[in-house]
Amino acid sequence: MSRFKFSVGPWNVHEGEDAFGPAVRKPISFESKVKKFKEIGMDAIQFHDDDAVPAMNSLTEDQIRKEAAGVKEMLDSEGLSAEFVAPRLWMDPHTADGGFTSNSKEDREFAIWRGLRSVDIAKELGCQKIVLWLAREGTLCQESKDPVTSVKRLVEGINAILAYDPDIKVLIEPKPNEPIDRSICPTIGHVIGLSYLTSAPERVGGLIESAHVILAGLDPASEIGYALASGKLWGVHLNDQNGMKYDQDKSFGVENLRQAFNQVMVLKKHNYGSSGEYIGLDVKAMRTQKQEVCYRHIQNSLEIFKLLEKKVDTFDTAYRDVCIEKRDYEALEFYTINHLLKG
Ligand code: 3MF
Ligand code: MG
Repeated sequence: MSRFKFSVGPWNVHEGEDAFGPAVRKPISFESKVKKFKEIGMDAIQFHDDDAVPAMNSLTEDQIRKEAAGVKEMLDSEGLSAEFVAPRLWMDPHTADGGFTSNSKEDREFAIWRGLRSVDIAKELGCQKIVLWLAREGTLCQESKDPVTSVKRLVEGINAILAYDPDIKVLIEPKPNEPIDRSICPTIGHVIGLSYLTSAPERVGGLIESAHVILAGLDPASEIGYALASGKLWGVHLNDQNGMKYDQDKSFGVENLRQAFNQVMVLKKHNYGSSGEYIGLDVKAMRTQKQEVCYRHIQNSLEIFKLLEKKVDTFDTAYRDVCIEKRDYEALEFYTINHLLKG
């Protein structure tokens, strides 16, 4: 039995459209996704602001809160929690040039408005975490945004969210590129540095996604370790990624099992989850997947995570220590691979 709690977002079951082709599966209602997530073994749902309250731009603040309260009832009836709310700051025409770092004052104000509404929604859903995936906070044209001003604007936006509610925590989800090229917060090191520029560093931390780390050419377990050592790992998006190319969001462990094993190892060994943090999945089904098997990637990711937990439990740490003592890392590497290959 795993000691972890698990979560996914409704966007993890999607219709299969990509930059080069249209949808290939039928849409599934939010309610039926939530039911199925529960059946699969999830404990919580991750939300974008408009996953909880669709078309929120045209609603009043009261209406937004009321709609969110309705979603909370639905979660309660399924026995599920809400993990976080993330303002979707990349779809709206107001965010063409980014949100908090847009060159337009009106658009920066829009981003902050969505940030504050995300706090309102989070409160209604009974969670304290706001996730900022800073999709367009950067640029494709370096001369278009002053890099110092951009950092200051981002801090201003985060400060506005922190000031709005004293209990809310902000988790930045770093990603080096896609959809923009030059991100302001490409890695967890940047996130942690930025947290100390804000008005409440103790309420600003990170959410690490395996694929985003691989896209930066780094190692997920090392990045997770850095955030854990800093006391700032408040969420994860486990998945996999075949090298430094477009964002693939593959099922956890399917591309690099050893790398996945080491993520589970560091999370387990250093008590990730002991303050209620979730093992979040951010996985995408292959476009080839048919309608009736469009949840398979979530089931597989959960199963692979649990199998790797067993591998962590049965990893011979005494033998590891002997290898370390003798400085025979070839032996340790062979033992690790052999351990993973054994049934
Ligand atoms: C993009 C992502 C995002 C975020 C999500 C919640 C659509 O690469 O990983 O998924 O995880 O917006 O922060
Ligand atoms: Mg993610």
